Amino acid sequence: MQEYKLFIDGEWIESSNGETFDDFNPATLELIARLHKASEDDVRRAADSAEDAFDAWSSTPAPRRAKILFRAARILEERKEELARLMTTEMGKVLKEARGDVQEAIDITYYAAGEGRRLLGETTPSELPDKFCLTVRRPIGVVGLITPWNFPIAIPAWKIMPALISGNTLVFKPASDTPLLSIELVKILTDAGLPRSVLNLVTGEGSAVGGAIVKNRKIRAVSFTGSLETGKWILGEAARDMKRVSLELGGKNPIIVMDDADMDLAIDGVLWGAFGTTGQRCTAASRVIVHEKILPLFQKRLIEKTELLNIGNGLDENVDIGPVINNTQLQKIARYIEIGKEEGAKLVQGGKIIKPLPGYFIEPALFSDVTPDMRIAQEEIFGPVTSLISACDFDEAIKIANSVEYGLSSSIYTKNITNAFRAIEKIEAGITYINAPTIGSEIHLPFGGVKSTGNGTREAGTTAVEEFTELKTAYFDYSGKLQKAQIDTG
Ligand code: UN1
Repeated sequence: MQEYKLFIDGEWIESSNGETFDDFNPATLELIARLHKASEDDVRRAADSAEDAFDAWSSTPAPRRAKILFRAARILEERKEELARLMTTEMGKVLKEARGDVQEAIDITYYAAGEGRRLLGETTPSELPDKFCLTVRRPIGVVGLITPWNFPIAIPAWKIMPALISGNTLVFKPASDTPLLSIELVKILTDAGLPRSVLNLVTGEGSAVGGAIVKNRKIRAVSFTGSLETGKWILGEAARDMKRVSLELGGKNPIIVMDDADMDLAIDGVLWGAFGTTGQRCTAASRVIVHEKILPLFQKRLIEKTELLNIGNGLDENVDIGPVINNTQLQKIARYIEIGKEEGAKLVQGGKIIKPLPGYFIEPALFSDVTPDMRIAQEEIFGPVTSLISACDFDEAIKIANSVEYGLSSSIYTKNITNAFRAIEKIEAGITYINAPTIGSEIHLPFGGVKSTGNGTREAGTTAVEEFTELKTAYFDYSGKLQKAQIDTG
């Protein structure tokens, strides 16, 4: 069995306290790797190392930094299949989705590399003669990145690549359920020529290692994707020394299906949005708000199609739904299914833990007769559970869609162009899809949410470098005399 160490100051080293943790395949419960658990001291060394590397890396011209990213993107492409298989083995998502996850990492790496020849600032006229005004983007410094297990390479790449192209140096902590893809990503960047100490990797528990990152005063910004609870804690801690924070937290994403929708299209969208990645996406469609006129037929056909989904080991190309990540998640999902029943919702399909299989498998679950105030309609479950909620018209559907504390993704199925545009205006979410499910963002557009989903930042797209840069405003006065703004303006 493979053992993996921490990557600090350009060396793979053991954790200073010698502690390790184990990494399991959630489909078979086989032990696949042993990893080192970073101590507080290791995090400190990682931050010191990143600080030492900052001067040289931040003064390397961005197009030169980009060359390394272009090389990394090509290596990712060459290793796509192997990385996808490793991901399915470690995390459980089905192979075609694992390939998509790697592809998302490839896409953001090329995109961020392209930013090396942009990193645009602005120029604008001065109010005074012989004076020139502009802005430039500067890196923040040492940045801490804390990533979740549901996108084991895409989300690390969403953060690492824009942070690197912007000239920052990094302390990176991947989820303890899925460290292997992050280790491969670090190796790929090293193979691509990333200078020593620019990227430091510390593995271990969220609370201990993530906590040490958040509390380290040399780390000037933290980018975190994970739970609302942890996000709130990070924001509070970061306030102490005015760290910059970007948070990508939960979702309770609705699909609205209007009475004029293409029903087959909407059903396919719900199946993919709710049960893709076994429902373990921040963007998963965990509420399906259906116009009351079509609800009975919609429900019947959705049940029929849900029954056809194949559950099993994601390495089997015929499987649609892999296991969930670990036993804690499995029990949490099973508990929510009980809560739904206790609240009076009807479990019309699935929801049973699959016993003969060794891994963490649960049937995709469909609830009907759900009211918007029920816990299963309010709280993020992060599993293959979705709720059918009835709405009498468009306005009621929007009201229900907005009745949760989160606001990440959303969707409407309709042929009515007015309702489509109104949905974009009215749904409180960072993303709205028309006639497509709530999952499937593309990396060249901003990704993020409103309300408790985050703190207003956006990842990917043109906003990716905003997250990791400071704007510097510069004034050049070439008049040779003292000119006073607001006073000598004629
Ligand atoms: C997440 O679930 O945290 O749109 C990210 C999507 C993917 C990204 C999801 N491109 O579902």
